[in-house]
Order: sequence, then C-alpha cells, then structure tokens
Amino acid sequence: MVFIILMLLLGWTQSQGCQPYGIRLFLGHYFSYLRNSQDVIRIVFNTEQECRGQFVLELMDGKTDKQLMTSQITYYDTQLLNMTQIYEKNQTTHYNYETFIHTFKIGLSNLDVNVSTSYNYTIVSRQNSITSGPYKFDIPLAQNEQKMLVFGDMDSNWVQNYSKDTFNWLENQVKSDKRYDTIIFTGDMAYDLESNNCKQGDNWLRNISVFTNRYPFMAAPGNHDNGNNTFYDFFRANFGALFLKEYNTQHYLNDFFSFDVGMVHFISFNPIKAVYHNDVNNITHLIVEQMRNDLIQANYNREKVPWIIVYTHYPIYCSAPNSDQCLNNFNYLSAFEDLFVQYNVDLYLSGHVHTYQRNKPYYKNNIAQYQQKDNIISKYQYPVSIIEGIAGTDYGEQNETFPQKPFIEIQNPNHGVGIITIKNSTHLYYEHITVADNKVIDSIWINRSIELNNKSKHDGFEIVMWVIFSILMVITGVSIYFKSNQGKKNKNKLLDETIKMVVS
Ligand SMILES: *[C@@H]1O[C@H](CO)[C@@H](O)[C@H](O)[C@H]1NC(C)=O
Ligand SMILES: *[C@@H]1O[C@H](CO)[C@@H](O)[C@H](O)[C@H]1NC(C)=O
Ligand SMILES: *[C@@H]1O[C@H](CO)[C@@H](O)[C@H](O)[C@H]1NC(C)=O
Ligand SMILES: *[C@@H]1O[C@H](CO)[C@@H](O)[C@H](O)[C@H]1NC(C)=O
Ligand SMILES: *[C@@H]1O[C@H](CO)[C@@H](O)[C@H](O)[C@H]1NC(C)=O
Ligand SMILES: *[C@@H]1O[C@H](CO)[C@@H](O)[C@H](O)[C@H]1NC(C)=O
Ligand SMILES: *[C@@H]1O[C@H](CO)[C@@H](O)[C@H](O)[C@H]1NC(C)=O
Ligand SMILES: *[C@@H]1O[C@H](CO)[C@@H](O)[C@H](O)[C@H]1NC(C)=O
Ligand SMILES: *[C@@H]1O[C@H](CO)[C@@H](O)[C@H](O)[C@H]1NC(C)=O
Ligand SMILES: *[C@@H]1O[C@H](CO)[C@@H](O)[C@H](O)[C@H]1NC(C)=O
Ligand SMILES: *[C@@H]1O[C@H](CO)[C@@H](O)[C@H](O)[C@H]1NC(C)=O
Ligand SMILES: CC(=O)N[C@H]1CO[C@H](CO)[C@@H](O)[C@@H]1O
Repeated sequence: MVFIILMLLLGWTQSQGCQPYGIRLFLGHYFSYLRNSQDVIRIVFNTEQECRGQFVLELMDGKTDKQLMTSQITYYDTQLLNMTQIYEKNQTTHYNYETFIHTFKIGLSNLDVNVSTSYNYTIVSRQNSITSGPYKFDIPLAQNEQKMLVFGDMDSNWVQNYSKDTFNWLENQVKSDKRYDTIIFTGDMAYDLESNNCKQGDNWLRNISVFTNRYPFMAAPGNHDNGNNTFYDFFRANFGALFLKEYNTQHYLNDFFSFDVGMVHFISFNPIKAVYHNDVNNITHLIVEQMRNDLIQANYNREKVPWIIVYTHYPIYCSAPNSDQCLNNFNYLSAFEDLFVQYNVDLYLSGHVHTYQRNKPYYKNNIAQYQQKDNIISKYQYPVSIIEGIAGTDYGEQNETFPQKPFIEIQNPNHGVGIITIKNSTHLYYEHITVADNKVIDSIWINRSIELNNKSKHDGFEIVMWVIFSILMVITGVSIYFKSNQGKKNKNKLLDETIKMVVS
C-alpha cells in the first residue's frame, strides 16, 4: 500500500517536474547575417526537473492540416541554469534555484516555406502523457507587409495589476489570431528576473507564455534584467536569442545582435556601461565598431531590406526629472548617434522611462532636418525616436506626465504597446495603442523616400572593407579547396570561422 502511494507520488512529481512551462519562440540565425537555414525558428521552454531528451515536437502544416513530422528537428538540447552554483561562492547573495531549458531549432529542410508559413506545434513527452499545445507560429518571410509589436518595462507582479491590461490585450491578439512577425521588447522585465530567489523571473516565464508561444520574443536587455552580479545570467540563459557565443567574454556580454524581418533590419545593442557612466573595462567602443560593421552590411543590402530600426532599453532624448541619462545620453551615446546619421537609420526604439513618447528627429541635442506634412514625416536626417516603456510595472514612476521638452512631439502615460506596420519599401506606419481601451492614441507615417547620404563620402572605408572581405573569401576558397580532402567537419569549421570573422 505504502509502496503504491510512493510510486504514485513519484510518478506525480516526475510528471509535474517535466511539465513544460514558459513556452517561447525566437527567431533563429536564419534571420541574422549567418543566414543559417538549420536555425529558422527556436522553440524554447523550461521544466523543473531535467527530463533530458524526453520531448518531441509535433509539427502541423497550418494550411493543409497535415502532420509534417514527429522528430527532433535540427537541434534539440537541454541546458541547466544552476543559479545555486553561479552564486555558490558569493558572500552576499545565495540562490537555491535551478531550471532546465529545452531548445528546439527548426530548419528549412523541415519547413517548406513554399507551401506554408504557418505551423502548429505540440510539445509531447515520450515518457509520460504530458503534451503541451497545439500552439502556432508564423515564419516572417512575407515581402509585402510586416507587423511587429513593440513594448517594454513590464512585470507580472499582480500586486497593483499594472500589467494586467497588457497581458489581456496580448492574449486577445493571440485568441483572434492576429499575425505579428515578432515582438520587439525594449527591456526590463519581471522586476527583477532574479528577485525572490529567481521566482520572479520564473513566474514571468510562466506568465508570458500566453503570447510568446505565438510571437517570437526578441528582447533587448534592460538595467533590471542584469541580475545581482550584473552578468545577466537569468536573462541570457532564458532569452539569449541570436547571441554569438564567441563574443561572450568576461566583460563583453554579447551586447549586440541584429536580424532581418521582411523589409526591416533590426539592431539591438546594450549600452548600459555608457549610460551609467561606468565603463571601467572600456567595452563601449567594441559595440560601436560592431554596429558600424553591421550598418555597412545593412546598407549594402538596402535594396532588399530597406528599413533599419535600432532598439535598446535606453532613450537618447527623454525628460524624467533629475535623470542624468535624460540630460546626458546624447553625449554618452554620441558615437552611436553619429552612426545613425551616417548610415541612415530610420527609427530608434527604447524603453526605460515609463511612458509612451514620440520625439522629433534630434541630433546632438538639437533639432535635425526633417519635413512633416499632416502625420507623414519625410526627408529626415536623424531617426524618429520613440519610447515604449509603458507596458505596466509596479516598479518606479506610475502614470506620470514628464516635463515638456522641445523634442517631445507627444507623450502619454497610460499603459500601452506600439505596432509597426511596414507597408512597403518607402512607407512605415507606427501606431501606439492604449491597452485598457484598445484605442490608437498616436500614429505617424515615416516616408523614407530620401536620398541616402552621398555614399562616396564613405567610399574609402567601404572599399577597404570590400578588399578585406574579398581577401577573406579567396583565402577561404583556397583553404577549402586544399582541405576538402580532410572531410566535411573541417570544412564547416573553416567556413564557420570565416563567417565569424566577417560578422565581427
Ligand atoms: C492549430 O491550432 C489551433 C489552436 O491553437 C487550432 O484552432 C487550429 O485548427 C490548428 N490548426 C492545425 C492545422 O492544426
Ligand atoms: C546546482 O549547483 C549546486 C551547487 O553547486 C549543486 O549542489 C547542485 O547539485 C546543482 N544542481 C544540478 C541539477 O546539477
Ligand atoms: C542582491 O544583491 C543585493 C546587494 O547588492 C542584496 O541586497 C539583495 O538581497 C540581493 N538579492 C538577492 C535575491 O539575493
Ligand atoms: C521555393 O521555391 C524557390 C523558387 O520558386 C526555390 O528556389 C526554393 O528552393 C524553394 N524552397 C524549398 C524549400 O523548396
Ligand atoms: C489584481 O487581480 C487579481 C486577479 O484578478 C485580483 O484578485 C486582485 O484583487 C487585483 N488587485 C488589485 C490591487 O486590483
Ligand atoms: C556577488 O554578489 C554581489 C551582489 O550581491 C555582486 O556585486 C558580486 O559581483 C557578486 N560576486 C560574484 C563573484 O558573482
Ligand atoms: C578605450 O579603447 C579605445 C580603443 O581601443 C581607446 O582609444 C581609448 O583610449 C580607451 N579608453 C580608455 C579610457 O581606456
Ligand atoms: C492614468 O491617468 C489617467 C488620467 O489622468 C487615467 O484615465 C488613467 O486611468 C490612469 N491610469 C492608471 C493606470 O492609473
Ligand atoms: C507605399 O505605401 C504607401 C502608403 O500605403 C503608398 O502611398 C505608396 O504608393 C506605396 N508605394 C509603393 C511603391 O507601392
Ligand atoms: C514621400 O517623400 C517623397 C520624397 O520626399 C515625396 O516625393 C512623396 O510625395 C512622399 N510621399 C508621401 C505619401 O508623402
Ligand atoms: C555624390 O558625390 C559625387 C562625387 O563626389 C558627386 O558627383 C555627386 O553629385 C554626389 N551626389 C549627390 C546626390 O550629392
Ligand atoms: C497571467 C498569469 O498567468 N498571471 C500569473 C503570473 O504569475 C503569478 C504567480 O505565479 C500568478 O499568480 C498569476 O496568475
């Protein structure tokens, strides 16, 4: 009898411990410059116990309703985030928290985008009766129109229920099968991810699943995401989409990534050291160089991918009282500002200040040239900048209207989210919605029918880049030719390394 109860109990804890939670999608390296066709969509979830290797994904073609496959897809791994161990030797902070993160990557060999870009997926355990799903994802490939959600500064503390309307609004988007190609999250979640022995972050994962199991969640790191040791352990383990391992050094924590969604090249960067003025290890210039190289490539690709949108947690022009960053970010981030102008960035999105705020194009703390007719902005020399930091959080200022500044076009303190619609290669539509009443309270068209800054200005630099690139390609070609006898493994490695060199 006791034995049976024990067995039942064991069975119960095992199946509870293997219940997937925090199901979330990310865009894979197919969308970055690596263009890795083995890594198109990532499906990630957590379990309390290890449950290694015990899941399979069932994929259904959204159009034909046909089951495609039950397999391990192109990549399947289970990784332990052991916060107990990370802080084991820390004198001030101790954790007792472990979670297991399961990642599936789906490649193009498994998805025939010529047939459909909509798929249903179900997570199935091979060892007990657990299934989770069906959920749905869309592959963002459509060339005619893309839509992205933009929001940030959001928790799931239901003390004051400040994010509840946002959760409900997002849940409704999923229920009514609205298509968004991705979520651009402008940083700061859960307040904070590692608080309460990481329970805060763990609950957040469980909570956001209602919309992240449907829309890829591409998060910029915020200051509240950096953890007790400022190493972003929880953030990077759970949300580290498109980070490249080789850049993850002691001081430089993959503070940059970029990807293309349809007609937009998105760039996310983390200038936390610059804006808090404590870049003791001098890493900001590395991010500047990485962004410069990225923007050069993006501009070569501009005919295919005409829009460039930069997002981060930190605004350059904001108006929170007594805020060093609102006063000085145009100085701290001036090297980035220069790049935005030089390489014609169209839109700059951030969070951090808990508001919705749309700014006039500004540069070096001064009004930049642009034209506006009705709500159409054109001939802008500096990106339009928008703060989306009002998804709802118990932490910090609430429902506050900030002092008016000459750069502010409009601000609104009620909880809300932004929607980007890319109409075509010249027209982008941005709207901000307050989630409690689902009303559009601001909208703007961006017309990028601009003459790009005369390229010849940068020709010298670009020619040098091309020469380096060509030499690399020749070296790669020759090396591959000579090494091809040594087997496929070597070849792939070489190619990989070349790609890394070029991308860096
Ligand atoms: C996909 O899942 C949704 C529910 O999430 C369901 O309504 C739909 O019929 C499913 N489609 C296919 C092709 O399985
Ligand atoms: C996590 O780390 C702690 C401390 O080093 C260790 O006792 C524990 O066994 C680890 N957990 C797992 C699942 O490996
Ligand atoms: C994080 O560190 C601070 C001190 O820097 C400490 O006060 C706080 O209790 C720590 N948090 C946790 C969850 O241990
Ligand atoms: C889709 O079609 C294009 C041309 O129409 C072809 O080049 C490509 O290989 C096809 N993709 C797949 C996955 O079949
Ligand atoms: C928050 O929402 C929960 C669940 O709907 C409710 O029980 C609670 O009273 C709400 N709290 C506040 C402060 O409104
Ligand atoms: C220990 O935690 C404190 C904050 O509580 C942090 O400042 C320090 O960097 C941590 N040390 C290590 C080795 O993680
Ligand atoms: C940071 O690095 C850059 C580039 O190597 C160098 O020019 C600069 O002097 C360094 N700054 C500091 C404070 O070390
Ligand atoms: C914020 O203030 C506005 C008007 O002042 C009010 O309508 C709205 O309900 C408030 N929102 C919250 C979350 O308190
Ligand atoms: C792009 O979209 C805008 C707004 O819908 C429209 O006015 C314009 O004609 C379109 N341009 C092209 C080339 O289709
Ligand atoms: C967009 O800008 C171009 C160039 O300034 C102009 O010719 C065109 O009329 C504008 N289109 C709209 C819809 O504003
Ligand atoms: C760009 O620069 C070239 C060479 O310096 C010049 O001939 C051309 O007129 C310039 N074009 C524009 C649009 O300024
Ligand atoms: C929407 C949602 O699932 N909210 C949950 C967030 O997490 C807390 C703690 O687990 C729950 O109490 C909420 O119901």
